[in-house]
Amino acid sequence: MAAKAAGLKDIYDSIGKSIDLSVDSDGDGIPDYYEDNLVAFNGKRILTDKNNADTDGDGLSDGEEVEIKVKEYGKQAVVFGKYNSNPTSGDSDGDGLNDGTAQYIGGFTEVAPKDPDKLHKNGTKALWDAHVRSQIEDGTVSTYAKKPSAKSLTEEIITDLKHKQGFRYQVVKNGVRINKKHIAKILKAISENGPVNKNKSLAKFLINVGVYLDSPIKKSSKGIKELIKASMSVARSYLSDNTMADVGAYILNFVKDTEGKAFHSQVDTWQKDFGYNSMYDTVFGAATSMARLPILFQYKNTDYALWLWKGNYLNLNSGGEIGLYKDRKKTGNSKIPHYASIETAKMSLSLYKESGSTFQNIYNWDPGVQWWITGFSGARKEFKNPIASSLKMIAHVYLDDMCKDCYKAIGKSYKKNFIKDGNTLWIVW
Ligand SMILES: [Ca+2]
Ligand SMILES: [Ca+2]
Ligand SMILES: [Ca+2]
Ligand SMILES: [Ca+2]
Repeated sequence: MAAKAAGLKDIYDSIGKSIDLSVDSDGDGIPDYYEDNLVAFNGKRILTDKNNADTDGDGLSDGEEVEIKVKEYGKQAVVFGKYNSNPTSGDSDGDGLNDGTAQYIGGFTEVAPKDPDKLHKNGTKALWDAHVRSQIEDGTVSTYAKKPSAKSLTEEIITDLKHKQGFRYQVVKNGVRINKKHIAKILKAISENGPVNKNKSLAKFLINVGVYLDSPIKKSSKGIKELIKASMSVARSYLSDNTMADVGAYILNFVKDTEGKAFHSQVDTWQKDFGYNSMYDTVFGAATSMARLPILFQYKNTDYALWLWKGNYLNLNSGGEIGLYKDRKKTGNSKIPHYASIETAKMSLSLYKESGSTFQNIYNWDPGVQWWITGFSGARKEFKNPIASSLKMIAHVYLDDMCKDCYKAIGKSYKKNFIKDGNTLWIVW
């Protein structure tokens, strides 16, 4: 035993002599010796280039990716290594987000942040790759098209009705008055769903879609949810998918983007009076495939909420929404807390349809400041009747000072869906 121990001492002495930890040719903080002899805990060798401070060229030096610390205790030295990211790969966890740099299109529009969590996936590579590619190839849309006039929408409705056998209607100024028999049927459907008597004029507006198209929807209109729901469901039986999407969007004050890819809410719209869009949930939520993800947080003693929705919006089909609200209050007998809509924040939203391992872009919407950002595919055939889980959104919301508090409030199981990038929150969900 003694002989062996003495032998070991000789080996240690000889290693001590042959390892020179003071030479760091490329000055990246890792001595040359370790660049040639780095072994991870799993036994895998990490081969960095001792003459290149950034082996994988991702903007992070080898020494930032693997921190080496040598502590000397007399004649002995202990080497500590901390593996922050893979120095031989620009995307250590393979999720499509780069370790060292954000991804941009056109030189300055950031479309994918730097990976904050380099060893755990934030989304999938196929999704982020599709996101970057679709923005390079198709671009991002940032402007609204002109809202159609009541007259042009009426013409669209008339074209549909001409193809309906036996459907009687009368063309009036800016609209179509539907045959009495049909109105009776529709009113019946509405009365089964809501308080029709108090809302005769509103009901007529919704039934004779074109006639009263320019009537403003007021905050005080009771039963509006039921009216919209019932009249839309009846209208579905006599209008084409395309017209239904146009009419639904018109009522909800959604406008197409200039590329015609999707319908979007506007910054200044009547929904703002409703705050938390429970009304919208009622119109679309009941029987469709919807996913919701609320983040409730406090900032400076005020309640805030960031709500995400995605799913099947009936005649508007594949859609996604993000809303930012504050001042949580219980109102009246309502079980749903009311949130006033917040001042605007810069937001973008892209939506994808997942099929197999590929992601098809539905829209890239980057309109600037919003309090509620949305996008709906409308009648585009390939995006009809989606299942919520097959829709993926990539979005960003600039939250300024409150970003930290919002991020902190995200539940553990959803942390991977959010990326804090300074005061911007990125969402991959
Ligand atoms: Ca080095
Ligand atoms: Ca590197
Ligand atoms: Ca990554
Ligand atoms: Ca990651």
